[in-house]
Amino acid sequence: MSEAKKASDLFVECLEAEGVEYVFGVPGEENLDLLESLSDSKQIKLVLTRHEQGAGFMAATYGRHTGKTGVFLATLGPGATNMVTAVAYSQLGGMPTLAITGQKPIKHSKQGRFQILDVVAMMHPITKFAHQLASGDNIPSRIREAFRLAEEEKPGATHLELPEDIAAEDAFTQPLPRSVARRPSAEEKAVRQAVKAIEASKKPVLVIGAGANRKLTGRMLYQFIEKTGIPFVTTQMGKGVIDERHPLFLGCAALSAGDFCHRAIDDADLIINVGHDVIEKPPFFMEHDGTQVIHVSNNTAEVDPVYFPQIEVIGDIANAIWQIKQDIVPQQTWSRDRMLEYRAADIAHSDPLEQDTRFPIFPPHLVRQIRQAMPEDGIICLDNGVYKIWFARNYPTYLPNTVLLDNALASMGAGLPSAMMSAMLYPERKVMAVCGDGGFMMNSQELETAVRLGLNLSVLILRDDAYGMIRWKQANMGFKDWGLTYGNPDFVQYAESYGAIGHRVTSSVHLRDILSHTLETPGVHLIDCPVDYTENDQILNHDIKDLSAKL
Ligand SMILES: Cc1ncc(C[n+]2csc(CCOP(=O)(O)OP(=O)(O)O)c2C)c(N)n1
Repeated sequence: MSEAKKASDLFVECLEAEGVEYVFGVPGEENLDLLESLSDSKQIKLVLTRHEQGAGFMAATYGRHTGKTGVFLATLGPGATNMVTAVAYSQLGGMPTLAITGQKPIKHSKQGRFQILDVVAMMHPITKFAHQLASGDNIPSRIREAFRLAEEEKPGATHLELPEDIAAEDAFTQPLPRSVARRPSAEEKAVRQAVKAIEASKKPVLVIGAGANRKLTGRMLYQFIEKTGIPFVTTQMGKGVIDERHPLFLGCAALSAGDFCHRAIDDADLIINVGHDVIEKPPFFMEHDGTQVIHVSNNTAEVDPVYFPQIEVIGDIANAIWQIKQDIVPQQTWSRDRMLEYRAADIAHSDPLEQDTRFPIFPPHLVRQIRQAMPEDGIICLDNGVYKIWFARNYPTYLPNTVLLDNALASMGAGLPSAMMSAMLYPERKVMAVCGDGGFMMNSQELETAVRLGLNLSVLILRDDAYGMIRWKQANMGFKDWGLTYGNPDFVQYAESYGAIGHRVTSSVHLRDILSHTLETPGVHLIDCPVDYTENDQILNHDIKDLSAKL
């Protein structure tokens, strides 16, 4: 038994033992013991945000970039309910987090049920682990368990509730050391089966998904592609795993179906699907007696009506790809010409659109301008709106985690906090949030946090004065244009009221200069950029589908 110490001090020691650098959050009075203990930490910085969602999106983005658990904090009841979207975001998106909430004393309380919700039950279905600490002595094991589960493949969200009386009691235990567990390797038999199927196929294609977005996996996939010459498509969250300037890149599955890259996949007779997670919008739909699919992942495929792979290679993905690459003998009979034709047609279609300098700004032109303004390792963080499709399709991505987007929960409101976290982690790199006016306003109050933290950051607001994505779907489904427009603040004045720097795009000629200026100049920049969404439906829903079908 260790010496007695306050449980909240032990809690902070355990976080320190896990290597935690930041705790993001909005404390309530139920967290005050923990706050006091945090104030003594030389390792952990408290980052106060203006909404629990901002804290959670930042913590999740920390997890996404580093693979380490991002930690965020809130009070009971309303603080916990405000956390929920960010918890779900990290769980579905595979980003390791620990959400900590306070609670009224669980042994003796004189407050009736004021503010009390069963937060652990609420967190249960959206986390890998949700637990109420009922004794200070259990803190080390429960924290270790939370971090283990958060970081283990598939990474995700965990939750611990620390009630006031438990935080204040004496504890007699000490932090547990982090354990290093190697992931099991794929079985040789499964590898052989996959190699045989690929060698026997005529037109294999590789699809790279969210789970492949790990450093070593990217390197192995690159070697695999170089050795075999098999072309590849990515999902939205697989973007950047391999440099998209690679001549065998066939596109990103940003639309649901009918895009050039979907036709290329349709042309294949075998799909090697690496790191796929059914939580992402499917890059292809499986059919009975259709194309054969090999699932290469850390976990077996979750069965879904559109996903039931015939061959599974389960184990550490990087190692599995390495094993397949070592064994495989590239075949003269493999053909990829047709797939590359689709890619060429895609580029020929996009190119003139990207050069269209109309004003308000045309989305494909905007995408190209941002790509040209951003350095290779610059990071763009997308909120959720119709522009996400344009960026996923048309923004060539060169390095992993340089396009952060959410194709899992697909929640609005994460663009700004996730860019803030990126700017904090990589102060030497250029970072830009790209948000719709709707998504930006969902967490715009975090501008104050960004200014307070002294971040260097550009925030581009695509202004159409509407929930554009839904307006597009409304038009597409033949409904009348109704109920989806709103007004906006003057974004330049809005920025200035926070101590940020406001810019207004008034012509497409100036767009590039403004982008370059904000990326080069320190401070938080907000750019009000009017967009022209009038052709979204025509291009994304008709032109692309018609053109690719005719090829
Ligand atoms: C939190 C949340 N609420 C609602 C939605 C549904 N939704 C998806 S996109 C969208 C509109 C986004 O509007 P905006 O941010 O202005 O971007 P735009 O599509 O206009 O470019 C809505 C309401 C969502 N994904 N997330």
